[in-house]
Amino acid sequence: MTADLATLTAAVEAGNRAVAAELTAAALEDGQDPKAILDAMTAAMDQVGRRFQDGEIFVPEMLISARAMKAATAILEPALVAAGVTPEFTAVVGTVEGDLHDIGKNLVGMMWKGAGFEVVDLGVNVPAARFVEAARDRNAQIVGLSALLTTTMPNMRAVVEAVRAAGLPAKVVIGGAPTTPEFAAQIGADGQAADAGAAVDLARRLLAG
Ligand code: B12
Repeated sequence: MTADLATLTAAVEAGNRAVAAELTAAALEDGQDPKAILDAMTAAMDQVGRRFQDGEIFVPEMLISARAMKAATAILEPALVAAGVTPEFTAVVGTVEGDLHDIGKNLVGMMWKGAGFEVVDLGVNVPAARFVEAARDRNAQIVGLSALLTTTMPNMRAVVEAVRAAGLPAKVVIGGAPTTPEFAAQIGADGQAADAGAAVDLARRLLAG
């Protein structure tokens, strides 16, 4: 199979899991840049979001595309995660309470692993207390919160407050399509990143200083 990235975008958008996975494997075999492969998939999800917003497709279609993206990112993960790096920092990552979106959060986790962090992934719908418990137990230097819904963004504030109230030294960073650096500042978070690549830069910057 030819590893054409435009075809990969189309396969993810159409929710064609098998083709998306095959094309990802083929693109890796061809020696294509894992970041470019990831960008092709993200472009598909952007398009899916637009079509959902415009009422052209509904939740089931969105879910089918998400599954295709998950299958493809599972194949991409080993390439994104650089081999043989000893974890220097520990990061806790999760999607906040009430929110079930996890593709972006998973990508951030993968990229942080790739940057050499040990990553503790708490999954989705994570209450504030659970973030605090994990950050404390694992001596995390960084806590990453994801939210994709405007209705669950306020739950990020609860986590920031709980982490601070527990006296933990961890930096708290946020992300997810509706978040902004201004919102991060408002809720007392240490930063916000717009994509998984920027999440690596942000974490490195905060942990260096
Ligand atoms: C796939 C999807 C779903 C899937 C999720 C499957 C899954 N396992 O994740 C399903 C079908 C389950 C779903 C459900 C719903 N969804 Co939805 N969904 C999407 C969609 C199309 C794509 C999201 C995605 O995966 N994007 C791709 C990833 C790679 O991007 P990302 O998540 O933004 O992550 C990147 C950055 O934001 C950042 N980032 C993310 N997290 C973090 C964390 C940290 C720490 C950092 C630093 C960075 C960071 O880095 C990531 C990688 O680059 C979006 C539209 C969109 N374009 O965002 C709608 C969207 C988010 N959904 C929406 C809605 C309304 C819903 C539902 C309420 C629909 C319904 N009526 O039931 C439910 C809510 C369920 C719930 N309680 O969470 C709306 C939200 C509107 C709003 N303003 O609140 C959107 C925007 C669609 C739209 N345009 O209307 N959804």
